[in-house]
Amino acid sequence: MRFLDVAKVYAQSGAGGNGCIAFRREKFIEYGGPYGGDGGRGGDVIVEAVENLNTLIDFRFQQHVKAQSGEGGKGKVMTGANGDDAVMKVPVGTEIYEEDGESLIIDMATPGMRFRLLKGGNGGFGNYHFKSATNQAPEFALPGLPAEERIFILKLKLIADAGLIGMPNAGKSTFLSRVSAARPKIADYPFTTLEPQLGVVKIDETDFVLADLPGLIEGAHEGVGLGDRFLGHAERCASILHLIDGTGDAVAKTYKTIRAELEAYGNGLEDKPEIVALNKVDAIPEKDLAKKRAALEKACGHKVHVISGVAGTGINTVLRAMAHEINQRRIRQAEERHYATPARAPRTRYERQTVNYKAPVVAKARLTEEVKTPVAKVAKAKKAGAKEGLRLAKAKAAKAKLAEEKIRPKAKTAKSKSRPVGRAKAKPKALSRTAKRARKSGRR
Ligand SMILES: Nc1nc2c(ncn2[C@@H]2O[C@H](COP(=O)(O)OP(=O)(O)OP(=O)(O)O)[C@@H](O)[C@H]2O)c(=O)[nH]1
Ligand SMILES: [Mg+2]
Repeated sequence: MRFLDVAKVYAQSGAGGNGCIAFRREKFIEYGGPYGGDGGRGGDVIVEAVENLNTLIDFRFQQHVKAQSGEGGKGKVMTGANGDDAVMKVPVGTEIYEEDGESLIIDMATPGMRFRLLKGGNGGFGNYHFKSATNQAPEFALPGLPAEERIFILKLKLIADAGLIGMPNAGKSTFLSRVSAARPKIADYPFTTLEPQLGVVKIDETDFVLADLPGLIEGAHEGVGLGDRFLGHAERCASILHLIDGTGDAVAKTYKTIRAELEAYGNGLEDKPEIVALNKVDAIPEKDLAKKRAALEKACGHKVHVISGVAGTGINTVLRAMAHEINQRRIRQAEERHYATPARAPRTRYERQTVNYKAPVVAKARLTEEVKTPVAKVAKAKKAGAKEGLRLAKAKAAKAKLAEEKIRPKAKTAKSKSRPVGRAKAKPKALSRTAKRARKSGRR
């Protein structure tokens, strides 16, 4: 399927149905009165983010999206049927802009997200609606509200966790095909890749999506080569893997050219964590390797990985470095999500009353869990008959018990020191004023 990441759509919501003018005419019913129903509501234009799409190609063939209009009202006070909504299904990560292509309306960033772009017109009231004591036979009804009509620009920004960036022929597609199940086109001529390709990478416990982007050359921000419009797909990446062809002579210059393009593009791309890798190490003569690596490290100011997409050298180290960045971002995002959602206030009286009772009760035993675990280990070790394990676990249990006593000294000893025990040592109770007066006057 062809990849299309920008589309122009002409959308129109449904108009409201007209109100009806009708009068009741029935045998034995004199003065039947007005009897016209209201028009139905026109359909809305709704955009929905779906997961199983990754291109806007559908909107190349269907550029007009129109919702159904509402039906007119009918006699017998019958309301017209509502029009059906038109639902535009777009891939997750699509941004919807006004006709100018710059004012963002909505970013469809989460799967299943729905947003109403255009509202359908309301139906007009029928003449039954207007009957009153002073106007018992209204001969008018309202027309339905007109439809809304607008042009939208859809832009797809793929949601990948990491992006592959570099000059043409740097070996980006080879790298993607090596680390994922994706099969992009690979050839030794520039601009083999004409549109972004995605692949899912699995390393240790982390899965992430890697995007192979078309190559950049000097002046890409001015439209040279394929231009820099594909860099939009890297905007949402957690990290960038910058590949440099090690068989070339000026590796540092190549690095600087691409960095200049990223900076010219902007949109936060230049500040993304970047992992730099010198590719095609299998084809670099050994005597040149150290020199090239040092030159590149000097240019970028941090560590340079030495890899080969064909031979597989250093691939896992690079993937682990990328997975680290991605995991860091995922943790940050999860934290943000957690703290950004305020606790829901109880809405109903029932919720207000029950909220305290439903609070989780932490069993007392849980508080001493650390102390208990070694004991459980002792039992387990006993069962297994491992002598060494048993001795260690016993020592641990004893240590834990000691630690527990330290944390919570016995209540009895603490009490006995601070307060006298028994009646004899207790402080005499202070006398009340009446009792004092009675004692003075000699009464008991
Ligand atoms: N020796 C060697 N050749 C490589 C390596 N990686 C890629 N190549 C070769 O370099 C050429 C270009 O590889 P691609 O993967 O198509 O490069 P690309 O960066 O995707 O290029 P564009 O899509 O044109 O931007 C191919 O002939 C590959 O066989 C490598 O690690 N070692
Ligand atoms: Mg390629």
